[in-house]
Amino acid sequence: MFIHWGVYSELGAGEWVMHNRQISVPAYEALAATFDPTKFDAQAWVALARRAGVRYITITSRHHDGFSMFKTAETPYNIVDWTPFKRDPMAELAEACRAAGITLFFYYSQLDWHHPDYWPRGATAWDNGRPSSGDWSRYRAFMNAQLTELLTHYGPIGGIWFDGMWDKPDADWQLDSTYALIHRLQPAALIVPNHHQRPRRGEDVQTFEQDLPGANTAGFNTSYVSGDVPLETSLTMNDSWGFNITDTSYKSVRTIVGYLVRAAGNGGNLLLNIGPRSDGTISPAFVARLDSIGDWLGSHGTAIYGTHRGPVSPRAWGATTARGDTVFVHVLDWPDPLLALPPLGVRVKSARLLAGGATVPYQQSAAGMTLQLPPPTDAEFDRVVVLVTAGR
Ligand code: FHN
Repeated sequence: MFIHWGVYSELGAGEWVMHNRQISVPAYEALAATFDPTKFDAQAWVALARRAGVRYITITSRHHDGFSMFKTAETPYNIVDWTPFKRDPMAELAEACRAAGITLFFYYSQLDWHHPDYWPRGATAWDNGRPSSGDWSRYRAFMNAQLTELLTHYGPIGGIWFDGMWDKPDADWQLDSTYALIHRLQPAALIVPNHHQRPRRGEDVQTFEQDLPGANTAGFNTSYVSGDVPLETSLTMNDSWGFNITDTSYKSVRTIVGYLVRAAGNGGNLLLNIGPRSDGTISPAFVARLDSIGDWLGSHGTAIYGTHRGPVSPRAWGATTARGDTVFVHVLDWPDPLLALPPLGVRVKSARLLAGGATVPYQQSAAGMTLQLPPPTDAEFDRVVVLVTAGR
């Protein structure tokens, strides 16, 4: 579960509202001083995540607005020192996640629309009241000091999800030393860079924004897919990351399950976003979808969790996943009774439907195999056929 939550949630117009409405630093600072999510309940958020079958949460500890959603000694511009709320939601979430066995990642924006030392400015700059000068090395030191806080104050975390380097990709980011710092502080923490480029040394995951691994319909991603690191697809449930009161383009549960299945079939995880409201509550549109996905995973999760990409690469009809000698054929969109698969490279010993366990008639030859499927129904988004194979 991806969570975009911050001062911007107050305006209900997405996390880019400061930029999109050209809000000045003093005006945004005044807005930040009113942020008071009195209904925030970390345990309720984590309970929802658990119901949804979520295994890890990635939350915005600091987005491009530069406001720190955690207690930091590096700037007073943080939720504990700047707002009436005075609590550290990252600490509360870290504790709730630990109790629930969910891994917590911190999203951290390298781009900053507020910090005076984010200089020279990048592609998203506008005249927002900051001085036209700054000390880039001081900004790097600031980021490293904040990352040190995130990696030492919240117990073991899953890792850091970086975003915003694309604002000035050619700047002297000195990523090697930042990555070394993170890996020194928490060797098991993963570095997930959303820079939309090929993975570099020290990076542990390749993440794709609004697209399956290797796809680029959204215009953000590289088509290169790493064979060396785990993959991830981040996805909005509507068209916004931060809370957006006018965005009602919610994806159906069927569509979201399709993304989850195709991400798994590509060997990746799905990082599915919610944008909570500024009072700390989560709107019913998100809750209902997460609950439905949790129900679906309750009956189909065995074909997703702990699997890797299957022997047949994703197709228009669906995808395959595999674990041990078992192959899961996920039929998402196929109208006909017979589905033909290319050669799997192994002998199939049995074929059954995951839902209900009915035998699926099949024929296997050197040219591939055919499965005889039950008719598609509206209720079953993914007709999963479980193939037990003789192994390789
Ligand atoms: O600009 C951000 C955006 O607000 C959001 O955080 C997404 C999440 O993947 N990443 C950036 C755009 O690449």
